[in-house]
Amino acid sequence: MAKTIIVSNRLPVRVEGNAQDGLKFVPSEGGLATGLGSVYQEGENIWIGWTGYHPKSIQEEYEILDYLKKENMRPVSLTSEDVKLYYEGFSNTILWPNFHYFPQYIEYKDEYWESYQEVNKKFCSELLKYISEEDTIWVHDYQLLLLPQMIRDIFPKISIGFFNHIPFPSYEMFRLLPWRKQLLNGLLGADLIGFHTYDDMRHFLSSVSRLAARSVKEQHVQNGERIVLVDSFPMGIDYQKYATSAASPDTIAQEVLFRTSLQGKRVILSIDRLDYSKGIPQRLKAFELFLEKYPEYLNIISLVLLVVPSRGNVEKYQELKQEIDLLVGRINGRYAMMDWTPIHYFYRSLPLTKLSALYRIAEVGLVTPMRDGMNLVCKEFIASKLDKSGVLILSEMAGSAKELSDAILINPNDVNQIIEAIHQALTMPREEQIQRNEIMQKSLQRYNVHHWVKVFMNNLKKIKKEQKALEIRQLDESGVQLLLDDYEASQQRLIFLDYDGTLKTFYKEPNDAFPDEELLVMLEKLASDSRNHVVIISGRGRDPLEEWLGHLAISMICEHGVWLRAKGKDWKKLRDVDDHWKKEIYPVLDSYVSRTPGSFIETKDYSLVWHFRRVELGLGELRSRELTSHLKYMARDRHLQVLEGDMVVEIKNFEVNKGVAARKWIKKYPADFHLAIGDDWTDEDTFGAMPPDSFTIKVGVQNSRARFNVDSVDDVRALLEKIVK
Ligand code: GDG
Repeated sequence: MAKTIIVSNRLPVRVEGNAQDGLKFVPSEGGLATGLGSVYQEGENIWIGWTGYHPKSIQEEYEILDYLKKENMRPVSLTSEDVKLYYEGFSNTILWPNFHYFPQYIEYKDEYWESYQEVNKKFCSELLKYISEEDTIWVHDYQLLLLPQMIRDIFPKISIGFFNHIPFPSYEMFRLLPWRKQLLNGLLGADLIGFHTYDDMRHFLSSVSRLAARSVKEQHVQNGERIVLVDSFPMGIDYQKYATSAASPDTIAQEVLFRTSLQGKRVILSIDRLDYSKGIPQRLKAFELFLEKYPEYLNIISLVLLVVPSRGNVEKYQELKQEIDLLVGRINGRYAMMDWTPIHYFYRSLPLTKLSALYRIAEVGLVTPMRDGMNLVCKEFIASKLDKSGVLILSEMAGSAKELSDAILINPNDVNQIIEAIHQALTMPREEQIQRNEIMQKSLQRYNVHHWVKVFMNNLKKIKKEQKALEIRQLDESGVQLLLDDYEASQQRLIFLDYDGTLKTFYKEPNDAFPDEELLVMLEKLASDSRNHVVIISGRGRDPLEEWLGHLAISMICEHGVWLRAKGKDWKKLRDVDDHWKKEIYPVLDSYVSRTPGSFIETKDYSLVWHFRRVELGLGELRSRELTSHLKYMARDRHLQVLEGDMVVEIKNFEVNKGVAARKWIKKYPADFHLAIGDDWTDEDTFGAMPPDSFTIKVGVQNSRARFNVDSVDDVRALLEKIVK
């Protein structure tokens, strides 16, 4: 039976052990574990990952395995060396700082990279013990970026989803990594790649198109025969869990204890894992300056600072811990009174009851990361506010700021803004607090972690369906055989071939478009069969095609059908076409050339083309969108059509198109076999003009009117080779 396998660096359980008490299994309370509980605890489904513990004996190993089996989990065993190089090294000293925009903290080391590859392979080998082609695999986070392609190499058709829990940096940051291409290629093994925010997704797509040489259309990446969907799925929390915990008698009893100790002081709450991305020192400095600027809050307000130990073996984290210790000491030393501690500092993890009690007590949640993929603490704070009071101050740099726009949003680098935000929060009227929190609670209730899992899984199913639909149309061996049989059995054949992108690959320099020897020989062979009538049907102007192919016994249709040349005859115009508009449109295109270095205008007899294939990536696309909307407006009352092609914008008379020309040809030259091959959307008109039962083939894995799809020019050439044999 098909099953779902979750894979992440850590399992949702922590194993602890000491000689006296033996092993202890501590289930994770994290949002991911809860959200995915409904997945991995079902039937045959499993979760694969590391336990965080190195077993000391075979007995321990068995004990762990036994426990995990009962919980639908399977361990990946990592050595201390793996943890040092793959986890603390590559994951947390290279990827983490890069993805969080701290390039100065990166230590580029080849041994880290070596280990990262090895450990990703280890995860893959562990998976292979359980996996089959009909399963669904959901890989989590930046420690396993190479895993999707490793699985794909063995199971080409399997469903693979990937979710990145941390930000994806802009191309400018990502490209610093020496292994950037391998990382992207690894990820593109997935069918669905998810991020928390639209910006992360946009950054990823920009890196893919610039660094991985894949074509990107909106949210789809063309990866060989497979399309990969990229989307944003902002992760939610288990809302009910936090709301219920906040209402529980244990939590309320704990709250009473805390309040007694605090002696009526008001509370600002700060909770994070120890991490430089969370902006803890900056927050402490802002709190100190707040007390300096608003001394009326001395002896009134306390900051409860909960820092959960994390990555203690990484140097930067040890330095950060020292910095926080010093800052807390300094501020408390400066301001503390016998009956007031400005900062209550806890460097440990607290049980959920205490956490919920803190969420309840706090009037202000101060969440000011320098960068955060999402940040769940701020969502939990809001969910725990059963009476809807309390104010959230939230950094714009957290993914959650996109959803929680009713919080007081701040830039964590602007210390004055944080100071004023604290003041605003402490003086905010209760009605306003309720109004803001009500909106946020509604949204968090709806977009909870279960919703997140459901939407991600549905999208994975959707993209697999789309892939299947395209696969069915893929010209496979039986399709080729059908074509060859019909070809053999026919007496008169009409063969329409587009040129650029169909017979010749996309080119950067104009000279690259010349037909190569192999192509010329093939066209010659094709044309030499007296039953074949070969027609090159192209958007190009007459001159280049005449020069390159004029010596062959073929027909040509140029400029999308303005000019026709039946084999052995002279060029003819399809009809008289007006070209006065060119004088008006040319200056418009020229103004875009002036603003866009690398672009140029091609003048054909009855159309104008603005080329941007040599323009800086991104700028060309931006200008082409601008130009297209500019031209569409002008085209309306001039009966012109604006075509967006591959790195070109073309403007031509509306009544001229490949379909009209193809229809004329079909009528004039009756045949019992029709073949049309093309790659862009101007070829859709040709496909539409073909009689039923024709063989129409679209180059590229996209939807089309054509009956079949092939991937590339190489496939077209291979097909034509078979035909002429
Ligand atoms: C990564 C991304 C993204 C904290 N202290 C205690 C405790 N916690 C729990 C919180 C919260 C979780 O830890 C922290 O989650 P965050 O989302 O805030 O941050 P990261 O750990 O950095 O998580 C982040 C997340 O992945 C999910 O995709 O949002 O951006 O960096 O749930 O409640 N829990 C308990 N005691 C504590 O003392 N029980």
